[in-house]
Parts: sequence; C-alpha cells; structure tokens
Amino acid sequence: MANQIVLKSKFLGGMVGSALGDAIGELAFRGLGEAGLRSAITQTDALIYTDDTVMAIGLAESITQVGQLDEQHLGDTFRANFKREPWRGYAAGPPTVFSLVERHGTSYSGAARSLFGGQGSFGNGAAMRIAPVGLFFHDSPDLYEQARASASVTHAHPIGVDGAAVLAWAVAQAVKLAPQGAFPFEEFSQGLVDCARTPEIWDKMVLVRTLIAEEVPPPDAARRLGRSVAVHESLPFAIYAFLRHPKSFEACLFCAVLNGGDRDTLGAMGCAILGAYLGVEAVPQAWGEKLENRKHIEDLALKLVEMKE
Ligand code: F2R
Ligand code: MG
Repeated sequence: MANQIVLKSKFLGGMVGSALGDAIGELAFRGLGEAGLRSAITQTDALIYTDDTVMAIGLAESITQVGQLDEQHLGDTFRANFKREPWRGYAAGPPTVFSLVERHGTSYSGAARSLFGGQGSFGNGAAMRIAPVGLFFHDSPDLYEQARASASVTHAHPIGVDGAAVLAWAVAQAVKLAPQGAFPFEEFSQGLVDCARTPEIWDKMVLVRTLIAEEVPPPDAARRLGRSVAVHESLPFAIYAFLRHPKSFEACLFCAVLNGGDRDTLGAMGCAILGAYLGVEAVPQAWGEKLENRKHIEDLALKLVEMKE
C-alpha cells in the first residue's frame, strides 16, 4: 500500500509537473525575469498548455485504452487531438504526418520516416511528450524500445528517438528513487550517459555531467548545451535544470524556462523528471490549481498507476 501511495504521487507529479512546466514555459516567452514570471502566474486565471501536453495526454490516453503502445491507435489518438485543437503550437512535422496518413493512407511510421528528406525528425516532439512512457514502463527491461515505439509515429530520426529514450530513462529512474536523502548525482548522470545510443546525445550527457560537477551557471550551460527545437540541443539543458535543482520544483522550472530557447518544451521535459522524483506534493498547489484540464491529466496519471497494480 505504501508503494502504491508513493507511485500515485510520482505518476501525478510526472504528468502534472510536465504540463505545468509546459504552460509556465509558454508564459516565459513574454521575456520576463523570475519576479515577472511569478507575477504573471499569479495574475493569470488559467495556465494554458501547448502541443507538448496535448501529445503527452494523447500518449496516456492511448496507453490506458489499449494497455500498451500500439502504432495505429497512438497515431489516431494524436491525430484526433490535433484536429480538435490545431492551434496548440505544433511545429510542422506531426501535422505533416497526419496529412500524409489521411491523404495517402501511409502508415504513421512510414510517414514519419519520409520527413526531412527521408531522415525523419530529430525535433523535440518525441521527448517532450514522453512522461507517460517513462512512468508506465519505469520497471520495464525494454524501456528504450517502448520509447522508440512511442516516438515512431512522428519521429523516426535516431537522434529524435534517442532523446525520447534518454528522457524516458530519466523519468523512470526518478520514479524508482526515494526523494528523501541526498540525490544520487553520480549514479543518475552515469545512467544517462549509459542510456544514450547516438554520439549527439551521448556527448551532451557527458557535458551535462561536467557542467553540473563544475557548477557552471545556467546561462553559460544553456549556451554550451543548446536550447533549440532539436532534441540534442534542448533535452540536455532540461536535464541540467533538473540536476542543478533536484529538490525544488520552482527552481528547476525557472532554470529550465528562463534561459531562452524552446522554453515551454524545456519546462515540460525538466519538470517531468522533477515531478516523478519528488512527487506531486512538490508542485506548488496554487499553480497546480490553475492548470487547464488538470482533472483529465490527473485521471490519466491515476489510471496508469491502477494498471500497474
Ligand atoms: N516550436 C514550436 N512550434 C513552432 C510552431 C508554432 C506554430 N506555428 C504556432 O505558433 O501555432 N513548438 C513545438 O515544436 C517543438 C517540437 O517539434 P516537433 O514536434 O519535433 O516538430 P518537427 O517539425 O518534427 O521538428 C521541429 C524542428 O526541428 C528541426 N528538425 C527536425 N528534424 C530535422 C532534420 N532531420 N533535419 C533538419 N532539421 C530538423 C526543424 O527545424 C523542425 O521544424 C516543440 O517546441 C513544440 O512545442
Ligand atoms: Mg509547445
């Protein structure tokens, strides 16, 4: 029972944390400092999330309906959610996949492989939505393959897949760690390096470890790690934000979203790990209450936990 309570808190933390990171990161595009962003959060009636969270919701919906990752079902779920709310801030890749499937009857993975001249996408998209995969498959020996399956409907490039798999590993590991006591930095950062399978992500995981160990400040770290819409130039800084502030949701979030770049996605990725580590109690209640569609996000997190029983 104790385990189930902890798991509930961590699944809620991962899902709600990621959505809040996305929504607050989106607010940060106003170019505010920390005080301005805090005040913007206080003043807004609702924290509105973007495509990152719509797709994380889609992943959780599909897993809870099918019990596993199924390409057709997942792609159909993503596509239906996109058609309902195309204004959520999607980049071009996923809508192009949906259009190819609709117009030519291509499979989702086939359409995803055809993007970017046949290379597939290495955009942030497969990683930014990974929270439900890391949570649900946290104890699975084939976590990397599950992450690949979740990516394959829109992101076929090995770097796009690797970014998603490394973040899935980070979320899964965060679920397994007790939040009390010291954060096991050496073990966690080595695990990230060991998980990476492409040189682009591997090099950055090594660099993240060095930057944290040498206490390099966030603006310099962001410059050296990158913060663009490409996953090897964003995921590393999101992980840096978590590793620098593993014991504080607010500090992790502000670090992730206040250093430029793909702010909403940096927030979603960093806070997915933080929420899965510390649990939902670490999320400021006043912020959580403003999260749009929170009930649905929480229900999905709880269903994912129930399915583990
Ligand atoms: N950046 C956005 N949205 C911008 C569009 C805003 C929209 N017009 C609006 O305001 O309504 N946010 C979202 O995009 C990021 C995730 O992107 P995703 O899903 O990975 O998309 P895509 O198109 O596959 O890749 C994004 C860019 O990455 C570069 N890229 C990817 N693969 C490449 C390759 N093989 N070769 C060269 N470049 C590649 C391209 O520049 C893509 O446009 C998240 O931030 C999400 O919130
Ligand atoms: Mg977004």
